[in-house]
Amino acid sequence: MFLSPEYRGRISDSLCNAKARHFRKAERFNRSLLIAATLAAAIVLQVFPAALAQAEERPNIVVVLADDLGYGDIGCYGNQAVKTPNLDRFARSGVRLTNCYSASANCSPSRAGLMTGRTPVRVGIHNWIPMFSPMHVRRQEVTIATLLRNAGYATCQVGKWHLNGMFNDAAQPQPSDHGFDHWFSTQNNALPNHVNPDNFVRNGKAVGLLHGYSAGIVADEAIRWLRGGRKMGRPFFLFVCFHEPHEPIATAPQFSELYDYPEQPSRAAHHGNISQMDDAFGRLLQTLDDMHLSENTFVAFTSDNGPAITGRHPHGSAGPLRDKKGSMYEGGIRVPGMVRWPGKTKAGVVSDVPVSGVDFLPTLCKLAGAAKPTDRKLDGANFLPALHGQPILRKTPLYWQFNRAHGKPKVAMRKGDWKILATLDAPPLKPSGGITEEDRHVLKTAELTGFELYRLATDIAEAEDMTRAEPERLKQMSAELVALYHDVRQESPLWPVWEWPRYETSRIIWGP
Ligand SMILES: [Ca+2]
Repeated sequence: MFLSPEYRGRISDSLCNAKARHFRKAERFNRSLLIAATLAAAIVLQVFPAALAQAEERPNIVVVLADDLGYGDIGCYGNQAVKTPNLDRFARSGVRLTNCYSASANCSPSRAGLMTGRTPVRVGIHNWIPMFSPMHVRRQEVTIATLLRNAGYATCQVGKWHLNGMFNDAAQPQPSDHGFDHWFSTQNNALPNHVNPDNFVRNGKAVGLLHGYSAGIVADEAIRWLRGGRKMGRPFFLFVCFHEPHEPIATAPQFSELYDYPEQPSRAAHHGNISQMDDAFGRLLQTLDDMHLSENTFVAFTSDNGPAITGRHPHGSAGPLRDKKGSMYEGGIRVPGMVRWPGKTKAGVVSDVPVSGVDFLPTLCKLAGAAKPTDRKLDGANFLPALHGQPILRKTPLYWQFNRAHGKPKVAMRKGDWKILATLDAPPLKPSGGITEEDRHVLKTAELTGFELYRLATDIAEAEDMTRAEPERLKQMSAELVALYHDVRQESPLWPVWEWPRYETSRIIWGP
């Protein structure tokens, strides 16, 4: 495995060196290709100077998404144990958001919110999407990738997709139908785990068994696309969706060995799994530098939900936040969020302005000069002001709904420093990937009850419920939350009843 500079010298692995030699050979070849491509581009641009002007004006865009990476899981967010030198350096070079949220507390809904700028229940993504499920982001939804592709961007998605159940099947839209020129993706997790996965599909063709670890495989594909796979002479949008550190994890020894926990192999595997992703992220950034692309590239890094903290690897951290993945409390939805846009963002800025996954679509449209859809409700807003510490003008408050959230609250809304949560006046749904008649009924009929109110600015841990102390605020915010909930409930499509066959469960191989 070729390593980012931060990890070189820490690892003495002859296999590593052999692979590095192989990579350097490939690198020389790629450089020749790059020179040829640059010459070709120069000829094209002499003929079409307008194309150059347009390509220079608009930034390239790279969005990197981790899977189940919690608010407290990396060095620059206060973790003292997990080694993330590339992410930490990235944070120092740009803006670190301390109030960055995912669009949901769970994988598929969160990704649907990010891709469409709409709160996931509006889009009909009510749960994580198992293989073969009828649930999917429908064709009539408009994604960031479609908008950017239509605006002249070259587009690529690598890694976890998780926006349909019938993956690589014409029955449902695939990444290409949602705007990606090039895709190299898995339906959900890398299977049987992160090492030697066999479930990647490239542009509709199953790739078969791959050797290596998922983060490295995903980064390699992104790098190949950057170097020669994309349509040159256009700005690009690259969406990198790492599988790490979502279960089932597998960690290369060079990363688990960074941790001295001889009695706790699962802790070394978990922390090393995050370093494995950090290394892949570092190689991606290094490629942008090597290709002299960093100056005109907007790079954002975030996570799709809070830490999973599973029985096998209970080592994820939400830092000071309450609860974890799957919860409407902050631990489920507040995540790392960092942005670097040289010349536009200052290095080392920390912004506490709240930003959410649903804000990506309006923000990227702004960057690309693309018009936002006007025929549907968008929940997100352009987050560029937050990068300068300025407030975001929102038509719709930050809103989350996850009917299968663990714990009591299923719905939440944040306005300024205040967050209100509510539960549903319906029996809790049994944990399942399936779709039941009860699900369908609850989604269209349940009302909100059991409100909780927290002042996040002074109570980040959501420890003190202020409903009694703030009756006027509770009245005003609960009315607004109910209205928004009804609006989303009315729009949300339902799916047919479907029994989860647990196919993916049978494919998993568990490691340490
Ligand atoms: Ca996730």
